[in-house]
Amino acid sequence: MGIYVENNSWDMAWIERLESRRGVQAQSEQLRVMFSLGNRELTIDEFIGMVMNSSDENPAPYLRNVHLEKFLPELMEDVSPLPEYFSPNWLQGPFTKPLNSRLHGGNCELYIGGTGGKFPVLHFDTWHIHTFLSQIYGIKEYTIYAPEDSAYLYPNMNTSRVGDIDNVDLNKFPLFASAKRIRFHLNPGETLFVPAGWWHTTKIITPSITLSVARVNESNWKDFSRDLRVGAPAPFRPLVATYLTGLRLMKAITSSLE
Ligand SMILES: O=C(O)CCC(=O)C(=O)O
Ligand SMILES: [Fe+2]
Repeated sequence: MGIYVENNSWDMAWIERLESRRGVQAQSEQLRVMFSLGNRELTIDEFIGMVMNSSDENPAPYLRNVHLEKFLPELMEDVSPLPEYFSPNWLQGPFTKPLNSRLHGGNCELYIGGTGGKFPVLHFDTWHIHTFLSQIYGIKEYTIYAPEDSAYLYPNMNTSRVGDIDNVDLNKFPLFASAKRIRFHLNPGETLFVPAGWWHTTKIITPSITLSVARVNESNWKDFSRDLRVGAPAPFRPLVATYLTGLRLMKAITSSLE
C-alpha cells in the first residue's frame, strides 16, 4: 500500500474539475511554465483533453515533477499522512532548508500524462536520493537497470547517453546489449521503491497520475553528501562539507533521542 488518496477520488475528470476550484489563470501559469509553451495559454481543461487523446504517435506533453504543495496545496489533505515506511526522512527538520530548493523536504511531486508519454531520459535520481513512486491512476511502464549495469549504460553524470532505450544505436553503444533490462507495469495502488543509484525511465500506457517522494537518510547519506559537495563550486566546497557534517551530527543525535 503506497500513498493513499482519500476515497480513490483522483481521476482525470476530477483533475479537470480542479479548474473550477481554482483560478484558471494560476493553472495556466503553472502549465505554461511546466511545458515551456511560451505565451500559449493552456488550461487544465485543454491539458486533460490532450492527455485523454494522447497516443504513441502523438503523445500529450507530460506534466511532471510538479511540487504538489506549492502548485496544488488543496490536494495535500488527500495524501496526508504519508505511509509510515517512507520514514525516516532527513530532508525535513531544523537546518534542512539549504537542501530543499530542489527537493522541497521530500514532499510529493505530481506527474500527469497520456498514452505514449515518456520520461525523457534514462537516469538515476540526482544526488543519490531514494524515491518512492506511487501510481494513483492509470498504468505506467517502468524500465530499470541495477547500479551494477552502469558501465553498459554510457553514463554522463546521472543520465545515460543511449537516448531512447527502445531504439539504441548498438554500433555507437555496443555495451548496452549487455545491460539487464527489468521492465514492468506499475498499476494503481502500487508503489515502486527506487533505491539510490538504480537507473530508470518510464512510458505511459494509459492516462496516468503518479506521485513521487524523495528520501535521504542514513542509508544513502554518504553518496548524497558526496554528490552535493562535489557538485558545489570549488570555493564553496569546504562550507558545504561543514554544513553537511553538522547536519549529519544533528540527525545522529536526534535519532538517538527518539
Ligand atoms: O514516473 C516517472 O515518469 C519517472 C519519474 C522520475 O524518474 C523522476 O522524476 O526522477
Ligand atoms: Fe527518476
